[in-house]
Amino acid sequence: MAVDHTRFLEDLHKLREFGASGVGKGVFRPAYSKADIAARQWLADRMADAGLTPHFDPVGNLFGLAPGRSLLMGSHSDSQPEGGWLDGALGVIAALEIARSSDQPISVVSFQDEEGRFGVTTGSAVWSGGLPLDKADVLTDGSGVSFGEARSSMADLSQGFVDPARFSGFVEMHIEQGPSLDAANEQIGVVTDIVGIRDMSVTFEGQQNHAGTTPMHLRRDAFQALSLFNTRLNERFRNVVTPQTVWTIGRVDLHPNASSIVPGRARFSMQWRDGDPDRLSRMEEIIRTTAQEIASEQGMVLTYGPLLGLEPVTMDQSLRAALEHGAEQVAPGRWRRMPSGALHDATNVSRLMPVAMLFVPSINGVSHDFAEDTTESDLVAGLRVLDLAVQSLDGQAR
Ligand code: HGY
Ligand code: MN
Ligand code: MN
Repeated sequence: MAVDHTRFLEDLHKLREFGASGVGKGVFRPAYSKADIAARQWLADRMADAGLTPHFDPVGNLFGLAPGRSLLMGSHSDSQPEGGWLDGALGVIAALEIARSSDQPISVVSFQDEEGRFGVTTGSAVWSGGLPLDKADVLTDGSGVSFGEARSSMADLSQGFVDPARFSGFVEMHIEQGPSLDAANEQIGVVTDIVGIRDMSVTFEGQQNHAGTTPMHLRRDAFQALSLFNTRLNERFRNVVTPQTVWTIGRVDLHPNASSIVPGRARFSMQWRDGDPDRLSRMEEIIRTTAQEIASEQGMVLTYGPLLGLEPVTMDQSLRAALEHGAEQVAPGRWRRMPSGALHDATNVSRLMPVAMLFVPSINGVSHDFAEDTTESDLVAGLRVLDLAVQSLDGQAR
């Protein structure tokens, strides 16, 4: 049976209704939210309609299992707090359409908490053995809810972990989430490598006090400490980073966050990414040394949360060749090989089996924002590449 582009686009839009933000096509569907769980239950029904056996595991990863040995395809259906409609959802719905139409046995997965409400790609990290469940359970989100508490909301659905030995490989389609393909008017990216990441929270604890009466020289202001830390860190990174290296302080909790109070505590996320694990380690050293210096100079107590991370990984040659073959047929002269600067579940799954990834363009390179979008013709081109790749694997999928 041929892939059905209309059915694929309709399902993609249907999934968008779960947690629709009302701003553009954006979604608010963080891991374990009501919208996320409802979306997973809808997906489970769609998987059953496709002849797959829906299976929730203990952390809320949803599989649609084909009988016997199969190729696994999919991504995630949770979103960032201000998320786009395609990040993760595209890979899941594309996989569903391939499973419905292919002669090959295809299983589908939607991993849980890829977007890191609790950790970094938490659901696939646990399934792949990269993150022990007891360590995952004590991770907390920004409001102090633990992963263990959150996943208990799906406990009645749990059927145990799926044996990875039933899958021959994993293929994940995703939006690029960066500017390269769109800027070059290209349609397909075949991923070569995925960068590595480190992520931890840092806390400066000073002295909360009155903003009118506390002289500047007596203050132990946690925001000032954070501000100095950021400036000094940027200067020091200059000698170590490449143009591809990135680092982000994306979340800051300032306590008590009031205009007439000298802030007593600044807790913030520190995340850095690069394709070279040695560089990631050197950056960690600089972060810790700089934070310690600032803490001493500014009279802060310095503490760190757990250091989370994923190593850079390379895609499997033979699955990648199948995607390149598809790309050449669908978009001759309009595809490229490229590394991924975003993290993906494929990184974790590569511990278990061969993996490969395919990108379609993001309009203006925008993602992790309600405005994220991709043209329909590019979405369909990606689906066709997946279809041709799976056809060319013929038999190897088992
Ligand atoms: O942050 C990432 O790269 C992924 O989208 N979670
Ligand atoms: Mn994603
Ligand atoms: Mn994302």
